[in-house]
Amino acid sequence: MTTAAADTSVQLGRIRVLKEAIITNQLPKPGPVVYWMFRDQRLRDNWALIHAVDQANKRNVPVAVAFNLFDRFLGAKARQLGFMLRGLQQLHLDFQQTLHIPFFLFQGEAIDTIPSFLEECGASLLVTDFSPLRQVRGWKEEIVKRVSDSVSIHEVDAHNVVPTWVASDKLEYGARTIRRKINNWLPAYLIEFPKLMPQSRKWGNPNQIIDWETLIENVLREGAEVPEIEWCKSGENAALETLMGTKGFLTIGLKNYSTDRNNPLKPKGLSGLSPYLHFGQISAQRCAIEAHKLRKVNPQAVGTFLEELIVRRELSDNFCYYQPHYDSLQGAWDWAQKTLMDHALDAREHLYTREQLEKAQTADLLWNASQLEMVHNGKMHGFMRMYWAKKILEWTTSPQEALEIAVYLNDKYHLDGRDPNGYVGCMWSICGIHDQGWRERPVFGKIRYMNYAGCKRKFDVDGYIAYVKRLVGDIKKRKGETLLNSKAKQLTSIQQLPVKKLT
Ligand code: FAD
Ligand code: FO1
Repeated sequence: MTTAAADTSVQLGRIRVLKEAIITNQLPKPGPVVYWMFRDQRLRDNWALIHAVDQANKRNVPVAVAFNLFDRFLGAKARQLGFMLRGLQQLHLDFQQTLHIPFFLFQGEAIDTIPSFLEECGASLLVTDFSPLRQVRGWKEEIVKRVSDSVSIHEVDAHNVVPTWVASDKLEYGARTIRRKINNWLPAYLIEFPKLMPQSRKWGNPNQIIDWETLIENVLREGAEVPEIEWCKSGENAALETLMGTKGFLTIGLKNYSTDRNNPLKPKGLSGLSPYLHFGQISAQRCAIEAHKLRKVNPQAVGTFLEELIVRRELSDNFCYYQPHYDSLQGAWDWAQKTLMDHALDAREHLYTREQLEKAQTADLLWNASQLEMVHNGKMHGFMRMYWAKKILEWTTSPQEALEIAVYLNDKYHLDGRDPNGYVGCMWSICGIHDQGWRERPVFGKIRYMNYAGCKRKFDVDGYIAYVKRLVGDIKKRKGETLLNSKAKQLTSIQQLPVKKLT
């Protein structure tokens, strides 16, 4: 860390200088600070925002937030884009009303829009948040090349409790190897957030007016193939409510988390936080701080929850950050690649195409139910995700095909898809990453196996199938009613049109 980024209430280990401005004597007074927000879409508990405001105050310049809406973001559909934009719409209002920080939205490619905005406002510093995904890293590298010499760029890990590059400097074998490293850093990083400082200078240029309604309407129309879901309200307030509201996870679900989290019949046994964490509408650090406060009352449940929320989640970022092939067979360890290849030609009891799997047309009613839960409800239970992905390995022609199909379906239908956790979940299930070798068997080789009988021993399989059937039935019924209502509204408005007399 160089001195240029100092004078901030953010731990220096959380910040990386991607580019240092070249200071010359001819330069006029410094320009504003721009925070390019992408993964951490929130106002509260946001280290990147805190750093941007600190830096603006240090330079006595204003700060603005910029968001880039990509034309195509890894195949996202109405379900994910609608959720994200509704959250951003509230965020825009909050930025304007409570912090008086302008919020700019650009559409297109970030490698064009962000440098041109920096140029236009004469920025001196760009602050960005962090994602280990290759696309985002590629854009940042390009932006570093494109911006002028007078602009510095700081990257802040606002997503992880322990910044990815601090937790470990290499690809970890599994939870066992990263846990100790993360735990050693927790006293330094699992701390309360400082208060966001008031800005010393306000943005003088005009703010942007954003037509959110039209934007959302267009996005919903274009991505209509995978419609929005109703059960998960978007935004920071809804996220906090899900964590700690009167019916929130810490209030109700936490005490039985250690046992209920493996029962797909109890979706409320999980926190339901993954969509909010994925879009950064809540900080994992806030979730951890609040859960930690309850450790004396529920020590085991809090321990299990923090293991998932911190160790497992941050292990996923470690994998995607240090393994360039995080979503392909090449990213598996040698033993796993070998065993999968040894069994690639084994006879399969069933072979299904991607279309058959997508339509839940298999002979396994349990698998079909989990697929339908994901397609219609946008969130498959965590336990079923493992079974679901492992069965795809069993029923397709090769491990690579299985992985491609699993990632495709996961990202298309899950509200929390396109996340390091998703790539790692699929790689764990199909390629054994972060796992050990097991007794060798057909198709799976030494990759851990799961089957229907095992599920039957763990939970009420028929109950889960019936639960999903009801759930999907209710969703379809409500959709049908909404469609009828909107048609009826259209009819009424047509009937109310003034009738022009024929002359
Ligand atoms: P909770 O049990 O309440 O967990 C709280 C948080 O801890 C989660 O939101 C998540 O951030 C983290 N967490 C929990 N389990 C894991 C795990 N196994 N690995 C890493 N972090 C974890 N998670 C996603 O966020 N997006 C995905 O696209 C995704 N796809 C998956 C695909 C497969 C095949 C598998 C096996 C797992 C996948 N997971 C994914 C991980 C996990 O299943 C979900 O994070 C979890 O079910 C989300 O529900 P929750 O927030 O209610 O979970
Ligand atoms: N982030 C953006 O900055 N712009 C987008 O247009 C955008 C779309 C998007 C769609 C689906 C989705 O799951 C995430 C999306 N994100 C977007 C968020 C973010 O960039 C990602 O969550 C991270 O890259 C994940 O590490």
